[in-house]
Amino acid sequence: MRIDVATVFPDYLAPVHQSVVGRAISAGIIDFATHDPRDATTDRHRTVDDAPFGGGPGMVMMAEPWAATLDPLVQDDPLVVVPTPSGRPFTQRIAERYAAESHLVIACGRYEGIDARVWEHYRADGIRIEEVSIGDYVLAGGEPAALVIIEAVARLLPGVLGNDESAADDSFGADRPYALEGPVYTRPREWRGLAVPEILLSGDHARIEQWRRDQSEVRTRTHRPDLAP
Ligand code: JEE
Repeated sequence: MRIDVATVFPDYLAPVHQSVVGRAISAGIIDFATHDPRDATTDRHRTVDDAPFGGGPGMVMMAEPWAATLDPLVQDDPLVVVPTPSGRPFTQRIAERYAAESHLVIACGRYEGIDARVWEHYRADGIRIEEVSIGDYVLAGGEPAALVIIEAVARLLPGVLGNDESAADDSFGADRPYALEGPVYTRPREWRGLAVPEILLSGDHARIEQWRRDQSEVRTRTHRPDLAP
């Protein structure tokens, strides 16, 4: 999969070279590159922003530096993902759909966002554009959202996770997709006077499975009643 990120802060994406995503890039499973709209400017100050039409606070990113950056990236019909606080919620389902694409372009705005005509223009050209939000809080730009989206997608790609960290375990069985997991434990069996739940040491895999299901249900009802059955 090819992943291009357009951003005026390319260094913000440096963490992609760590851990799971970093290994996927090194292994050639992900072909990653950044593109800075400032490099597409022609004025002495490399201007990418201007005041909003209609007034109001802050600045808006100008259409032309974005189009000059994106034009060469959209030649092969990629899916263009635009993180924005007004996007559709980004979910595991959407990550799964993105993982089936061969080319993602992620366009990260700053300031108050990007001139909306950029997306109007590419949609009119038949380019697929999706505006997504990673959660109900306000960031200063799309870059942290791009990191989130890239990691969620990368770990679903064949060959990225080892057997010990398989993504198939993410849901608690096909009947309970996306239920929350209960608590997990490792050695030592006793730590600072606290024991691991006895059932997990019993070797009774049927009862362990049932206990985990119960814990999952409690956790889901408590933390995410919206996901509970
Ligand atoms: C992309 C610029 C900053 C801050 C106006 C008015 C919006 C833009 N879950 C998420 N939160 N934030 C983002 C995100 C933020 C971005 C950009 C993504 C580009 N910014 C920005 C404020 C505003 N506010 C009041 O309602 C909230 C606009 C994001 C994602 N994905």
